This record gives sequence, C-alpha cells and structure tokens, in this order.
Amino acid sequence: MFGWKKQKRTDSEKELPEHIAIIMDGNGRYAKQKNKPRVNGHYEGMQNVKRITRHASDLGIKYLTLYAFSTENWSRPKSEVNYLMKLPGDFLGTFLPELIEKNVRVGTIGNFDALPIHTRKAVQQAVDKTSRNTGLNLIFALNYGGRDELIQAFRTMAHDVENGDLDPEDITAEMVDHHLMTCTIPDPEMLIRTSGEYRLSNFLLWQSSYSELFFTETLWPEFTTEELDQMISQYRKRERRFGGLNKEEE
Ligand code: V07
Repeated sequence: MFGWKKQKRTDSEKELPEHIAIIMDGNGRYAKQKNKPRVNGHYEGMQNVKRITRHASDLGIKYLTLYAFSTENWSRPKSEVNYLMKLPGDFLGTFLPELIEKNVRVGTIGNFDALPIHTRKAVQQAVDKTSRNTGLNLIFALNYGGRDELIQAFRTMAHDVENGDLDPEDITAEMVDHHLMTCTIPDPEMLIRTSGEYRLSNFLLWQSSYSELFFTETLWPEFTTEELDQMISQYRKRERRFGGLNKEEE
C-alpha cells in the first residue's frame, strides 16, 4: 500500500519523531462525564482526529497511525458498532478536501474485508484520491489486532517452509517485518495512549518494541495539540537506548 522503502534518517531529521502512533482512548468516558450518549464521545473523538492530523501535518511528521477500531471492538453493542462504522465516511465527507490540500496520504492497516461495504468504499476512495500525496501518511488501524497480524505473518512463513521455499534458520526480524501490514512503514518512535490506561491493548505489538511510551490522563476528545507538543519535546530530551546501544553509537 505504501510504495517506498524504510529509510535511515539523516542527522538533521533526528530531532522530530518520524512516526507517532496513538491509542485514542476515553471517548465513552468523555460522553459519560457530560451526561451524553457514548456515540457523542466518538463523534467528538473524530473531530479531535482532524485537529491532531492538521497539527501533525504542519509539524512535518511523516507517519501518524491511529487506533480507530480494534478486532475486540466488535463485542460492543451493535448500535455502537454501527455508529463507529459511519465515522470514516463522516470524517472524510468533511475533511478529505483539506487532506488533499495538505498533501496527506491516507492508508489503513487491519482486516479491511470484514468491514461494512459503505465503510470500505469511503476509506478506499480516500486512499485512492491521496495515493500520490507525499506529505503526512495518515494511517487508520481499522479492525486491527497486533496478534492477528503476527499470526498471519507466521502462517505465511510456515507455508513457505512447508513448500520448501524457506529454511526456518533464515527467519529473521527483518523477515517478520516484511510480513506485517506495516512493512513499508518505519516503527513508531512514540506511542501515545490517552485516558489513563497503561496497556498496549493489542496495538502494534511487534512494531512498538523500542517505542517511547507516553501516557496521559487526558481523554481523547480533550487531548490538545499543546499536549502533543509537550510529549514531542519530552521525546526529544529522552535518551533513546536500544539494548544499551546509544543512538549516536549505532
Ligand atoms: C473513529 C473517532 C476517534 C476516536 C476513536 C474511536 C472513534 C476517524 C476515523 C476514520 C477512519 C478511517 C478513515 C477516516 C477516518 C474513525 C472509526 C472510529 C471506526 F479513512 N475517527 N474514527 N473510524 N473514532
């Protein structure tokens, strides 16, 4: 889906994270606090996706991956699932012109085929219309699960072994990378979760192995560009270590 290879970054680009991933939690709680139906929280959460996307694009972030719908979310009440499945169309109906104007490229990870046809159509149209854009890559994780993604990768490799096309000894981290839905996307340097939960909840399990984790009590609809800026500046200050190897020593 993404047509370019992973690239090592030059020193001048090291400052800013290239890829930020966000678990947008707390939409239901936001609605509850305001004595409104849960779906109202999802709607406000969707509005905030616009603000954060605009900001990430302005900052020059290359990849923003948003956990919009997990494989576990199907167990929510049917009416809530139906509402959530309308949000991509709503979002794009009002925001696609601005995404195009801002040179944003829309992408997805997750099991797309299991989504309702109207959702797929809306998202596919946005992916097609922005496929030649070269600015921010806005990636929606839709019906995504990190374990499912890994299982699928392992199955493919097991089949290759069975057919005699792959020696188990040749299975490397790079090969696993290549079998994931994120194969053309660099690993996120930052992973943010809102709403005071301290879990990964099946999001980008393999890819977040070395990510700097950021947690905030702020509910997603109230998460501001200022708070994102604070996290980014904190990220820039943190010493990033890869198993004892300093970034400068790589
Ligand atoms: C959803 C709003 C954000 C908070 C988390 C849950 C609810 C934007 C999208 C979207 C998805 C694909 C796309 C364009 C927009 C979205 C769902 C839920 C299922 F191409 N927000 N949002 N999709 N929420």
